Amino acid sequence: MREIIFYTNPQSRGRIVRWMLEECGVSYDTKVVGYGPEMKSDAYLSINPMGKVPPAERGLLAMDGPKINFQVRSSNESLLAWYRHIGYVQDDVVSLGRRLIPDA
Ligand SMILES: N[C@@H](CCC(=O)N[C@@H](CS)C(=O)NCC(=O)O)C(=O)O
Repeated sequence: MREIIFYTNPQSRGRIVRWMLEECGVSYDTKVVGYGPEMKSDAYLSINPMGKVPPAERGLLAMDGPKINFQVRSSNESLLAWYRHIGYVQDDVVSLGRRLIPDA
């Protein structure tokens, strides 16, 4: 198996990523993901939590991106539980922000 796995569906915008992969001259394996239940399955959601193709995670890997970081409100326990379920862990960092508009 090659390092890059290109998850796509022939009727998706995945062709744009395929074009990029071809232009870069990298070798990759293609996995076709079906719309509907397969794209929303736990197995595929662990690859792309958005349940869409093409997954950004693989695109980032193709560009040597080593990690994904994002913020979730600590009060959103169900979402945090979901991300932990699919392998995300809480980093030991302090996130700072300053509101420019009032919080809704
Ligand atoms: N902004 C996303 C859009 C991805 C997207 O909407 N993909 C569509 C196919 S072109 C998809 O997977 N739809 C399935 C669904 O929403 O269930 C990206 O560029 O990766």
